[in-house]
Amino acid sequence: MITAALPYANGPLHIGHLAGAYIAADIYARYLRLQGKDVVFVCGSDEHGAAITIKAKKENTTPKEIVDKYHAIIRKSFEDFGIAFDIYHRTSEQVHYETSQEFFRILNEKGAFEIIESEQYYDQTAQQFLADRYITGTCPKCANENAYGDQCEKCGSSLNPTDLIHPKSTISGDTPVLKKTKHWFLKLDEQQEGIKKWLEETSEKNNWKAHVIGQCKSWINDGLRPRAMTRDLDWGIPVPPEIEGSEGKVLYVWLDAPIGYISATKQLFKEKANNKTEFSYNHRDFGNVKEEDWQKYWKINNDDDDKTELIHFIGKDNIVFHCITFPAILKATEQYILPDNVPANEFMNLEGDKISTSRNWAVWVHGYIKDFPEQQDILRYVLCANAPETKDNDFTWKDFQAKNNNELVAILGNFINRTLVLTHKYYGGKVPALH
Ligand code: B3M
Ligand code: ZN
Repeated sequence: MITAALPYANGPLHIGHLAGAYIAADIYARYLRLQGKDVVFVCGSDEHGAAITIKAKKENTTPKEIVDKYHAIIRKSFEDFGIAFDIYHRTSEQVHYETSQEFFRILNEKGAFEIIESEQYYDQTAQQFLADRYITGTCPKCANENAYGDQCEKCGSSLNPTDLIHPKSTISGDTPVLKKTKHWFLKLDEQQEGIKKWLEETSEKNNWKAHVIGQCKSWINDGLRPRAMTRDLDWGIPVPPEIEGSEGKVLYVWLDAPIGYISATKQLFKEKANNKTEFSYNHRDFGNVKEEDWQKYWKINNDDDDKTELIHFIGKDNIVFHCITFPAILKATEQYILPDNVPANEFMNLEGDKISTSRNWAVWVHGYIKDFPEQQDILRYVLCANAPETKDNDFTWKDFQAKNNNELVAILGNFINRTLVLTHKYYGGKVPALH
């Protein structure tokens, strides 16, 4: 079971995405398929959270318009680039709403949550609670006047909204007030020992990358704290309505997004069982399958011969969610398997600068394909040869040119050319049998 991070549907796909997760995942999936292994490779668009609503506000439109627009662009980029997912799904689909709400119910029944009341910033004019990113103010560390409620981009400090001096709502411009609100918190503190043990054993057994397990250990050593799994927002998956106090609350995007891997797998088997391909592709023959066969890839199965291995390909900014929060959620259900490996990559920079969608500093995949039609493999090769596996790397056009001219054309091209010429000259164009 191979998953690749679900990109936020708030902008097009760029080379940083490809280098961070998708090329590595694609190579691994293709490699296992060639070995005849039973591989399922899923991905889809992440369509919830403040990343989407902020973009909608910026483009003066609705979140729905935003996700529809970028889901289509991203899907097409993956397809044109040749990433061989079995399915490219999206988190606005019905099956995903049902699956996520079902998880919430199970976690609630198993006692994995506690309800905590806290004070959060509220915009009285807009009459809504403010996500961290909707609050700006002066950074208490470096006095930058445009720091966000979760982070100061100037000095890099991570912040809480209440740390900001002179907080301001970016929606109305007002000074927000503190107002009480209740949320469902995942009791990560109670899972500290279990997660720690699982991480130690699994990372050792499967030889996890040093920077991945390093980050995990530092989270564990700091001590896990309860983490809010709901938000006061009008964009997201509603907390199941029969649960008391659910009104106006939606699931935190980092609760629903990884569940998207499971709903994508469900959708895949639904389509294969019914010979349809709405979201799925035909990279392999699934044979005669039933809708419920998705469970084989996700549910705990004690039959040793038939065990699934779960591998998450992600970028390094998503490590905590895939190595701590999501495993804690899966574990709490007592029904699902946990990841065997999370081979996160580091970042690919562009010409010495951090790639950024909001600053428009990126090589867009759809733009590349337009400028270099049918030359996907050159970019694939360059991003692969220069993959940021153990440290951040830099993409430059000079290096792209050099790798193309010196390696692909001069070395590989020359090798193939000589082989063909000699085969024609001495063997009539047929590769001779080995002696
Ligand atoms: N959408 C974050 C990102 O694009 C997030 C990944 C979700 S994976 C379940 O970096
Ligand atoms: Zn600062």
